[in-house]
Amino acid sequence: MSNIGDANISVSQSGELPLLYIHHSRGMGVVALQGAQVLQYQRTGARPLIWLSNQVAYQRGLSPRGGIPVCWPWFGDLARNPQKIRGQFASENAPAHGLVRGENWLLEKVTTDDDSTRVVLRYPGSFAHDAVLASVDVRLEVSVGDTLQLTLSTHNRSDNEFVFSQALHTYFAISDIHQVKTLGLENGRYIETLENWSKKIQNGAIEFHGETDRIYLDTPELIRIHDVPWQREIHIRSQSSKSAVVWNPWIEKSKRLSQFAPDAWQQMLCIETANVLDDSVTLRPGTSSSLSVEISEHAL
Ligand code: TA6
Repeated sequence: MSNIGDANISVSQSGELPLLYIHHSRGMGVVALQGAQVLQYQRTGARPLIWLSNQVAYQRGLSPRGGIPVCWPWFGDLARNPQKIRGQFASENAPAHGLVRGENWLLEKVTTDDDSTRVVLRYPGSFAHDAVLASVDVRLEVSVGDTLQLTLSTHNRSDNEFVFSQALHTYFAISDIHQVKTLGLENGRYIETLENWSKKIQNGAIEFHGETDRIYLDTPELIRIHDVPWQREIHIRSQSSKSAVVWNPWIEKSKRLSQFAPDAWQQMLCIETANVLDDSVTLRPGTSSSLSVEISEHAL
């Protein structure tokens, strides 16, 4: 363990991955340098808010199952992205959820005060081989305090426009998928990816009765997970995001997932803060944009 400055931050190795431990009087968090992936967060005295598989592998090049994977410069399958994004990247064997999950990001800055401790991680830009990305910087700020805050920032230093999609792919810890519901997306438009990407409208709160993998559009700032057994609501408040992915693998898909116990689907739910499809981002030369989310828990 090595401490960094006066902030209570330490780095230690888990398997093949260096992890950043952030301890603050108001909460604690763990961030894998690989992929700048938040793995754990809980407010002091409260339950964990973020789910992490009990079969997680800390292996180079493999995204630990759970936490908050960073999906960038595209979300999901590159082939399902808008043409302007597809046209920027070599499509053969393009990995799911972009290019940045498998590399160690650089710890650029640490600040702390009575409210929170904040770390800034920068992708090391081994894009040099890629003309499009050699002049694009991407950073993630993680703030640990009474709430967990993430801001994913992209800066286009090139002379050309840069088009990308992105998501903070958050796995939330829940009591039981059969007993929680997601609020805030009522009457919203969504794409049902399990029914040939058909367009639908959300009728009432989202309850879960099977594999769910939906892309909601024109989303509001606040989405809530209502968890009666654990007597809490998780609030997911976003900025600069008009799309959200709601995912639970249920029984059959769980069997095809790495690092995932057969019954783990019952204790996790992904609500992913995103800019995807029509909400993808176009950055003119020399401009920047950020995607932010604040995650907090509230007693029922
Ligand atoms: O965001 C939902 C999703 O696209 C699911 O279809 C599932 O593939 C999930 O992401 C996990 O993807 P990963 O590549 O992390 O296994």
